[in-house]
Amino acid sequence: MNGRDLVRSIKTVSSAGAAQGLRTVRAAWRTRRADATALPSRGAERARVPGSVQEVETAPGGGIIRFSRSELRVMVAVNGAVFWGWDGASPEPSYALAGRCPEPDPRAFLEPDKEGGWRVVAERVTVAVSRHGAVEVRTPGGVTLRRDLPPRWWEPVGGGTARWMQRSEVAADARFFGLGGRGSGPRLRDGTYRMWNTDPGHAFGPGDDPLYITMPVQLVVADAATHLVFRDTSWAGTVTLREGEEGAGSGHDRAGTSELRMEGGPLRCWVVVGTPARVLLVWASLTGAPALPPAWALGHHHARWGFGSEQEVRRIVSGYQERGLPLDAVHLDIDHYDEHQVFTVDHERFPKLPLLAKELRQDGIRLVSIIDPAVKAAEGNTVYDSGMTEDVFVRDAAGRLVRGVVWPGEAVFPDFTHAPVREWWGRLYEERLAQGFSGFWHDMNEPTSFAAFGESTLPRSARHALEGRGGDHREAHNVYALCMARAGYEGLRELAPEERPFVFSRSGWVGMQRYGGTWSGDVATGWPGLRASLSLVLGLGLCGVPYSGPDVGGFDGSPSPELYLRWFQLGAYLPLFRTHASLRAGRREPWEFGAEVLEHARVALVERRRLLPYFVTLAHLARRTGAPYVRPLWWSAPEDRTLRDCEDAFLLGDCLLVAPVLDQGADRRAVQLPRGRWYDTVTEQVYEGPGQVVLDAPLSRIPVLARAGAVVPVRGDDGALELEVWAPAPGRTGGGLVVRDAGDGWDEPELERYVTRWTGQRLVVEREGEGGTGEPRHPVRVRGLGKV
Ligand code: NBV
Repeated sequence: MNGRDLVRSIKTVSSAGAAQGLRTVRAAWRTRRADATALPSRGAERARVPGSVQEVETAPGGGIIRFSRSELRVMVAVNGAVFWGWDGASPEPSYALAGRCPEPDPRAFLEPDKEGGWRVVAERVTVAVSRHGAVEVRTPGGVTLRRDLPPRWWEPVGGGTARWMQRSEVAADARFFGLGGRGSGPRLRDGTYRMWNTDPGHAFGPGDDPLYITMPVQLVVADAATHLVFRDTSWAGTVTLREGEEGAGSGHDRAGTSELRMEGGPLRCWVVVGTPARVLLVWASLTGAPALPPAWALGHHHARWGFGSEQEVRRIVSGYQERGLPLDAVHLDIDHYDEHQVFTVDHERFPKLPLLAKELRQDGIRLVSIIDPAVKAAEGNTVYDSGMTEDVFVRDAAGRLVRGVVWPGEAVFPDFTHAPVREWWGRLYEERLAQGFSGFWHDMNEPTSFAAFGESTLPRSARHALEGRGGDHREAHNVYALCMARAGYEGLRELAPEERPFVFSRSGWVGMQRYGGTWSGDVATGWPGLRASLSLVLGLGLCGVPYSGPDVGGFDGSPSPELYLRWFQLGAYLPLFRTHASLRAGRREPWEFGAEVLEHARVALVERRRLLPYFVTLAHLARRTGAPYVRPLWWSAPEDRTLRDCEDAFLLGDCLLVAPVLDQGADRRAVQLPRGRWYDTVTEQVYEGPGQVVLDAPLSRIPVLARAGAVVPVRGDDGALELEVWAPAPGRTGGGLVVRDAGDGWDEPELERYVTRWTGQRLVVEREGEGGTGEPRHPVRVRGLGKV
């Protein structure tokens, strides 16, 4: 046990009571024993490399290149994505892919390359394979974007799972992003990042790694092009990144490197090359379009662990209403359960939940329920009883139930990697719908099981169905939450087919966007936690998960009024805008921090509501194009190196640039502007990019700039949609997209395209349609004219 484990175990023991503490000791021993018996200890291993090319065989989209000790399949798909797999690995089965693997590109062909190598040439990429098995991805112009050196496997002499390692090189100027939700990004600095979804067990800051969502997905941004690389294996492993260095014209550049070490699983990879927008588009076509949240989920949510009773919920809601503060959802945490048991209600403290839900809904406020995967292992618990009948819980190698410890005490865990189990679980949401809940907040699904020592999760030897293939927790762990999200999402589609499910999940893996979003988890209250909040949202967006947001104010402790306000102001521009805190933390209601904070928080809330049509548009665009709502400043200019290194501001869609205050005491801040003209949305002051400007950031607001020419759909004073048009620079044009939505349901709304241009002194705003241009569908309000 290391020092941190000890501290964690002591904390667990003292906070959860002696009985629970004892359970965590027993559970830890059980895990240790189970793994010792069922998992092979690492004995003698044999190392292997591919060897040299022997022969090749063409195949659709590329071919198979046979080496003396392995073979490599290369396939370029119609969408331009490159797949390669060693040792016969093919794209399927995969938890990441949405549906079937894309068709091979019929025009891609395999031909000999220099020095005995081979290459697959396609329209957008060339994939060159050297005689010894190094794989290079090149632009059509011949620039090498990455070189994956020949892999190395270590195979247990007596048979069993091989671990493997592969080192890759990228351009000296490249920057790394992604790897799931990382608190220290979004630009991933030199270091080793672990691939193992982890509940850190305490409120985390930027230094805590890994966190709840890890993904072997990197977005690599370099002068030559942007590319995404995904190693499709759910096994544990590490990625060690080292940025390159340029030799200042000396010709002695040092390449950036990334070294992957995996404990098992297939050695296979997808690479997508292009602009960031194209890369994310192809990525969404591979791994699935992001689920569209209902419009209410794009409003303001208030949560807390420990509301404790219906009266308290009503008190909070009245607090918002009496002060005229917009509120769209209230979340109930595990304290509304009966003794922490999932799919139950404590009827003493929440005697009339359906009525409460109904009344809130009449006021436009939805109820969201936490859902924990662990089921109390006790006869009489109906979920346990029905799960036992259907044999849904994870078992060990000897066929015994795996028991862990979570909030309700001794608990068992559904095996979500099995379709019938997902269906069984999905049906359980009927009880939640009957209680009046509209949304679902999946927690503790790394999965977490408290342990006095060792890892706080299931034993690695625990068995899982893995869709009938069979395997153990080493392979299933990272996809456990993904499969739980699928179960919830698909269950809700059956139970409430007219509604768009709202599911967000603490843990997950590649493809989780198909079922919903996520949130920061227990981000530590403090200025570093505020910074980590933005890092997580940006990084996840680049991995294809566009909907997320932090616990505004931080999960633990009590933020200073200033910190709370700055968090609130940031949160108002993130997809999930939710105040939340722990049982023992201080208050998080906007009125608890004094009159000044309340007034400024009100401005942020009102602005969020005004921007709701823009958020709805961004949600639709995310679904149609994979583009995240929240984008790094380099999104449209990845070649701009200054922007590439800028981590403290972001683009919200195409129209807005948001520069949150992340430092204590700051009332001004430097903002790096991308090319073009920008307006301060409050003062309408004009700034010209590219370049750095210093902007006022008084406590009352964070700087938000609008791109000249932008068309932003907003909610007018009468509640109807209005187009806020920011005057293009003289002689320039602009435009924007609008998707108007019924708020819920599955109708496919039309994408309205607007263009803005000057004719002489007159600014013209037109809608572009199939038959030419026409009048805008909504009233137009032009801004920034005084400054042109
Ligand atoms: O259910 C209680 C909390 C929840 O409030 C939080 O948002 C989750 O991230 N949950 C973790 C379990 C307890 C953490 C100490």
